[in-house]
Amino acid sequence: MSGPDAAFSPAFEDWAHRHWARMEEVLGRMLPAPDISPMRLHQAMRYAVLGGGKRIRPLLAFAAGELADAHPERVEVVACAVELIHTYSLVHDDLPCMDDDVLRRGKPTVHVEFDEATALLVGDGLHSLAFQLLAQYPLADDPHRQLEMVALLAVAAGSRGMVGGQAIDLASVGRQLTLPELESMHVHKTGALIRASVMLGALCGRLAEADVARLDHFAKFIGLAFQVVDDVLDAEASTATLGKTAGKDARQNKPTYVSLLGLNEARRLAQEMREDAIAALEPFGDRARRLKEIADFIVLRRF
Ligand code: GRG
Repeated sequence: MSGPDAAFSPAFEDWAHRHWARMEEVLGRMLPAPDISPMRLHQAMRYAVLGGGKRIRPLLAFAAGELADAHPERVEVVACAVELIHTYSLVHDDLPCMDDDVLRRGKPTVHVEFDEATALLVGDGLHSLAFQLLAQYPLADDPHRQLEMVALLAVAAGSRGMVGGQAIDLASVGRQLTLPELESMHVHKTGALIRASVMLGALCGRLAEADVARLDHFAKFIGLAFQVVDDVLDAEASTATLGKTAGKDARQNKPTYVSLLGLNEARRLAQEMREDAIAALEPFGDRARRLKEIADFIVLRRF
């Protein structure tokens, strides 16, 4: 897995590497073993999840959890759950009936490596496993809080969150969207799960309501910045660097921040969103340093 650019502090690099390694170990343990029946399905689930991806959502959950003094073992569970939901969305998004892509995280997509039916089931299996983990492990002292966390992820992943955003996306191909329409699509499609990652990490610990609202504000803006940068990278980075097919948005005539604003203005917008996100963390001082560093990672990344 690639590390952050040299521009990041050694302390952040070290933190990120420790958490990437930890995620790989925990995900490997939480996923069904490859020799458990049905073996081909479990092998495909492990193929989809392990050994790739930037793990931005888990990093956000860990950073928010640290801010809220949460038990790391609890945050670990929500970090896995959001990564499993995210990976399921990638596997389904790559299917021929959706984005029809052959490369993901630097390797053949699940339906190419296995087959379409298996890829569909991989997504279904990962989705169920995410909720199984949230129900199975203790996440909060108050059981009502735990139920609230399960519902939070369900809403973020569902038709009023990520899946709804995907529906809007599919309906908008070839159409000219306004900036507010594009923003609304991404608030749902990618923003909802990014927000859930921050919220779930924080809810594993203790924070005043006003502080939770501050984190939510941070998460909303960093989710949007993530998408603007994703659009910029799709336009200017190579397939080899991204580990997924570059330049697809323009070829598919998809509305993006770059198609609407141009590259320079899109880059400027990502910076502005990063600043809005970081401003929301001001009252936390140094306790929010990891979240700030992840905000920089999201905006400055090259992959
Ligand atoms: C439910 C089918 C379905 C889709 C939901 C999130 C989503 C909608 C589809 C994913 C497709 C996609 C390319 C979205 C654009 C932004 C995005 C989520 C990019 C991939 O996320 P990264 O960069 O990926 O965090 P890694 O591989 O690093 O985890």
